[in-house]
Amino acid sequence: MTEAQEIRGCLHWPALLDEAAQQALVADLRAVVAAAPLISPVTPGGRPMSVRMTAAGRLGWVSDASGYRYAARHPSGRPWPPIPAAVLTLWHRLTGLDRPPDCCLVNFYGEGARMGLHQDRDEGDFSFPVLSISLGDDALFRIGGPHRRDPTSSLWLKSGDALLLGGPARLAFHGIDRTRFGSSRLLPQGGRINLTLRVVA
Ligand code: MD6
Ligand code: FE
Repeated sequence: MTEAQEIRGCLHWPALLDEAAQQALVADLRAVVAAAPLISPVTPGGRPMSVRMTAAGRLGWVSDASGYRYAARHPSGRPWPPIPAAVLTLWHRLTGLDRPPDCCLVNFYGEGARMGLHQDRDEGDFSFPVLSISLGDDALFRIGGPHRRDPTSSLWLKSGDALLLGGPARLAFHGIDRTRFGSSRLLPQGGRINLTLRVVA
């Protein structure tokens, strides 16, 4: 396994997944998206998000006019598809936990998509970490501290990278300032996929 680097209390594994493992994950995710099509969410305030989303697992994270929450079903009414086995293997390996995640959120960044600075705090137990896996285009990730005004650091997340937010960094503010659309050839049409795995509790 490549060595993890620490940044503001997070662990970053650059190039954890080789090209073949990335391609295999993309194939798994095509099946997830076929069962649970990408959604263009709106914030509770009614603003459209530029990132498109879906999920796998027992629960999916959804955002609409009634708020942010975890839901047992895709808006189509169907349950979310199972989390791909290779993704679960990465979760157990990098977190060291026996417990599986409840949710694998799938974020898709097309040209110009970004994600504002936020905390992941819709889960019931912040003692469990959040694991993120990046595929496709490079993305400029910004991470600060538990208060929005805390100083931040930036790093480029590349295809095959993993990032673990746990311990004191679990509630750090973070976001994606921009991506370099078309920087990766993993997805033939360009774009970036980010998976975040969480225990919802
Ligand atoms: C992204 N990531 O990389 C957005 N959340 O597209 C997140 O929002 C995130 O990378 C929790 C833990 C790790 C993350
Ligand atoms: Fe997040």
